[in-house]
Amino acid sequence: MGNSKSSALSKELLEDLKMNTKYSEAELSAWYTTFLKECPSGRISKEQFEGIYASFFPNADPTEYARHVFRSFDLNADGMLDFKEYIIALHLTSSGKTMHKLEWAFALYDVDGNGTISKNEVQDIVKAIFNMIPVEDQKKLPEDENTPEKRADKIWNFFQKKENDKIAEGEFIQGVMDNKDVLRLIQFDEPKKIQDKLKEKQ
Ligand SMILES: [Ca+2]
Repeated sequence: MGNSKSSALSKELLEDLKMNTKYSEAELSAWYTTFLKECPSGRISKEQFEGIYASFFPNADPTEYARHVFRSFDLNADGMLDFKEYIIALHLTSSGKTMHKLEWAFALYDVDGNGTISKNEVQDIVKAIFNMIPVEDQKKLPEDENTPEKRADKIWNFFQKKENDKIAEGEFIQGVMDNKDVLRLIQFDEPKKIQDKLKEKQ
């Protein structure tokens, strides 16, 4: 990554990010400066990332969810988020395009990264989402989705899958795009609030 003391983005990385995201050169340079201020090492560890989540959810247990989100952002799976991964994550999760968000959601649900989603994987993510919801709020959920098991079943049944079937990416994205109810069931909206807070800090 060139001179580690330099606070300028390398030309190569800049071109790469400009091509693959919606951000301009000016935006990317400004974010890079802020990123280095917050993370002088230029990388965010899994523990730091979990810490950020923990500070925003004092009444819940976001550790598991944060772990899944981190995995979905850590494209080269080295246990650290670098600036490129951070920007791509921002690009995907804050995109106005539902398509981008759903590509990310698929990566989140595909826990083992094998290109399909199993029922176990749906259950894992839904459980992690439930841990993020304070117990008081869980009580207000509709009867047929007020436990992780019920909510996972509801998602699975929507896709008309048998127990050991798998959901492919195209099928997942199309299904969720066509049905607002399933879109609501698969996601947890709070991460957007985290991003808003992070942006306020900038
Ligand atoms: Ca999988």
